[in-house]
Amino acid sequence: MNPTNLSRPQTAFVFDIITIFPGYFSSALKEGVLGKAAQAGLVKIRPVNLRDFTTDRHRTTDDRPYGGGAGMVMTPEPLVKAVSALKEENSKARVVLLSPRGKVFTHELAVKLSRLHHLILICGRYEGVDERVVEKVVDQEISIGDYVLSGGEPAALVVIDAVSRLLPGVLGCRESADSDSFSDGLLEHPHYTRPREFMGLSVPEVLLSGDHKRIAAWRRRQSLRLTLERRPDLLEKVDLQEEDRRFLKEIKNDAKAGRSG
Ligand code: JDK
Repeated sequence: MNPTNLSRPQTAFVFDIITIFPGYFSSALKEGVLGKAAQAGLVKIRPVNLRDFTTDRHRTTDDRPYGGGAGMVMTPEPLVKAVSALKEENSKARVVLLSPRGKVFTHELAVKLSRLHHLILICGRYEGVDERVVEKVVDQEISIGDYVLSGGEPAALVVIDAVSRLLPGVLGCRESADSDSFSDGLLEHPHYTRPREFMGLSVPEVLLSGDHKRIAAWRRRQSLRLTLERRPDLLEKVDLQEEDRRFLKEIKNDAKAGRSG
């Protein structure tokens, strides 16, 4: 029934999400691998309504920027109160602000975060949060990439998803995290399933051969070819076998000679 029962940790990884849109997370976190992990008690994902930490009649969370300019800024008081309340449960929780100016989120950063036990994710809106929040309570600022979102919530979901699937027991044994793209630094080979022929396209013959050595070699070469074509930057960081280098040289020579495939 549960193949990972024996290695199940006693305490769940906790993600607290400070947001003015707690409802944003409800459907996403019920579905798929993350929903199952939550149900199994491996992760606890808790949206926290920032407005619960306001004290004024209108439950205000934003105000106009000092110095003028367009847009509003998240007011510091409710944010700091929310963090303090959550830190009372675990003073060691890591406080992360999602922000376009943060450190860019990568697989490597996901692995580092997955070694912790408790993240408090602050989701801003408008133009972002008052800088004093960053100075007083934020441990780390994270960006999920060089594009501008309208708030931190989708970025928080991305971080929660990527970190959760690295936790023991979250993925089934069949889909273990270390055979993922990026864990070996290359893009993945193409995948095929039934039917054997679809809209005039056949599954590559080698995948039907049952010859596991040939299949592994084909997949490796497809990975190398795709990575060279689409993400040559990744090849600089990855450590390649002699065989891999030989194959890449071959492709590059073929390209020079104007040969395809
Ligand atoms: C948190 C509010 C929206 C919009 C100003 C920034 C350069 C000036 C904030 N990876 C990633 N992308 N976007 C976010 C993110 C956006 C957020 C918040 C995270 C809170 N917003 C927003 C515009 C600006 N603008 C880019 C030009 C700042 C995370």
